[in-house]
Formats: sequence, C-alpha cells, structure tokens
Amino acid sequence: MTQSKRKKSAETPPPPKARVLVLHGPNLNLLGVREPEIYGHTTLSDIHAAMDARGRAAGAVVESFQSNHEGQLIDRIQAAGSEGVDFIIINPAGYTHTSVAMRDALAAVAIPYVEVHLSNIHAREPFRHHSYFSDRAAGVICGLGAYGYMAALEFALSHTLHT
Ligand code: CA2
Repeated sequence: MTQSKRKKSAETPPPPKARVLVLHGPNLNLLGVREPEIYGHTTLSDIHAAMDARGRAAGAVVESFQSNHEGQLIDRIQAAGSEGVDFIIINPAGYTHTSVAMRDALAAVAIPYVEVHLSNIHAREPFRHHSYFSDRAAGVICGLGAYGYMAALEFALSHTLHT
C-alpha cells in the first residue's frame, strides 16, 4: 500500500451505521425556559446532547433541527430524502394539529418516522387530540417528557441497525 493510500484510510472515518434526523417544530426552542410545569426543565440542547451520545455509542449519526417555520421544516424533510437519512423522529409541535403540508412531505420521502410529544396530547384540549402524523407513523410516544425522544431513538436504532 502506498503512503498516500495508508494516510487516506487512516483519516477517513467509517460511514455511520445509521442516520437519524430529529425534527422539532415551532416554539420548542423555548423548552426548559418557559412553561416548565407543562414541558419540563430539560432544554432542546440537553435532549440533543443525550441523543447524540446514545447515537454515537451505537455507531449512528443523530442530527437535530428546530424551526418555527413550516416551510423550513418541509425543506428539511425533503432534503432528508436525498441525504440517506434512515429514520426521522419528529415532534411537529403546534403543526401536529394543522399541517397537511408536513404530512405530505413525510409521505413523499417515505422515510419511517416516530412522532413524539412531551405532553400527553390526549389529556389536553380537544383540538390537540387529532394529529395529521399519527396514522402514518411507525409509532407515537406522548406524555413521557424528554424521555420520549430517547425511547424513540432506541426504536430507531433497533429498526435501522437490525433490519
Ligand atoms: O407535547 C408536545 O410535545 C407538543 O407537541 C408541544 C406543542 C403543542 O402545540 C402540542 O399540542 C403538543 C407546543 C410546543 C411549545 O413548546 C413550548 C415549550 C416551552 C415553552 C412554551 C412552549
């Protein structure tokens, strides 16, 4: 083997075993800062750090994206379709109950996803009981707080690494 080939293989990390995209909808940037009695004290950055560490330990890459804008979330979902993302974990937040457009984007890319909600949406106001995402989701987790994201990640890892 030549010197240049040896150097290249030493520097090139192995490809990730799985790519997981975590999407957070509007106002979730306020997590841990406002309304802790409903949404808890954990920040979005805490959630990402824990998911990143768990993903790395399993040889997976976990990317997180939050936006307050529906179009940006749709653009991110569409990009995931051509980036080799294996699994999406999504908390559409307020768009859960309104966004046919985000539902259509997920259907278009056909990437399996788990829907996560921090609060139990079924124990809240009636308008939160319907989700445009649940019927196409691999699973739905709600009411478990920030732990719900970790539970979704465990499922995503087992789904992508063992299927
Ligand atoms: O329980 C959830 O995760 C929700 O997706 C959160 C949404 C709500 O509209 C859904 O019905 C259920 C609201 C996200 C707002 O996040 C905040 C976080 C901290 C402070 C204020 C808002």
